[in-house]
Amino acid sequence: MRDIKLVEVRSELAAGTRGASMGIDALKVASLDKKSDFFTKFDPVNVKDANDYLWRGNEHPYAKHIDGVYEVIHNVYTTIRDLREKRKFPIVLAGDHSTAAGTIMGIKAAHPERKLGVIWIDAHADLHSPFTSPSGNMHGMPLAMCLGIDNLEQKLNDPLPGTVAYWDKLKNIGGEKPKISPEDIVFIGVRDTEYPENYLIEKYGITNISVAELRTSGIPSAASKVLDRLKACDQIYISFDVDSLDTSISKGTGTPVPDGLTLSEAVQLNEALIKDKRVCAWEIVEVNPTLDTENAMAENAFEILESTTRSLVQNF
Ligand code: NNH
Ligand code: MN
Ligand code: MN
Ligand code: MN
Repeated sequence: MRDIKLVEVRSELAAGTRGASMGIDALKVASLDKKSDFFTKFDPVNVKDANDYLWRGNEHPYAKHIDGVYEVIHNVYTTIRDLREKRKFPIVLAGDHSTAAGTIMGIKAAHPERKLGVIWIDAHADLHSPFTSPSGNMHGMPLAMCLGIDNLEQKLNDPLPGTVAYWDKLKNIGGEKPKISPEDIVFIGVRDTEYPENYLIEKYGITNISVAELRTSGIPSAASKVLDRLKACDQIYISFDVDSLDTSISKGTGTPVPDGLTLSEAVQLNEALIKDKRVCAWEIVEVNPTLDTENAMAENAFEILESTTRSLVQNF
């Protein structure tokens, strides 16, 4: 039996639009509308956010609010590390996607000897650093933090020394650096990247299962391919960014991208992947109800959350 622990992080600072911190509550509203008992089954752990940094101004143009983002990621890191040490299975509900770095850092710190694989279901690669980010939004950077990559070969920006100091501190959370290797990342549905990210994807040969490939091969075979690609890994973390979904059902998120997954594809995919016994944490992020109509994004995301959790519970 998996000992599931629901972790709530109302992260907001690292997204480019405001409102992702309300995503968790939108999921809860969706669960009530669907008359689901999901949220009565868990006693959630709340991770402290740093959303008051929004009112302090930002002195880091190439890594907006990196001081506050550092605090949140560090809080996620200690929470996940402690839960993994107690053999809990964290299901993380977060706002902006920068939290994924804290989740990865926590998993790694609890079991440094275990090789960690990452399944990244997202329209984006989130491989930027403050030196390459086109937006300065730190939700585009969690994988680079965990890989310990600055990508100076593709440098676009000159971040201030204070920004670089925070960035180095971020990469060093938990001591161990890097937390993951590029060959242990598999992307699914990535379709909106910038050239500094393309450079890294090519340099390291990071696999991306495109939406088209997923459709041609079918979900079961795509899922086996992903898990097989990670056969050297002892533990696996799945990160689900709702902008991996098609824009017809993902209006309530900061950066929707066309030609994404259908709801049923996302449901089947997560249900299949979470059945692998090496999976040790799952995360869903970037629901933003302020950009939505009638809470549609959260209703779809809630369906994915509930079905994935059910698949996890039924298989272990
Ligand atoms: N790559 C873009 C940036 O860094 C967009 C990132 N947005 C995301 N990532 N939602 O998942 O600004
Ligand atoms: Mn600041
Ligand atoms: Mn993302
Ligand atoms: Mn994304």
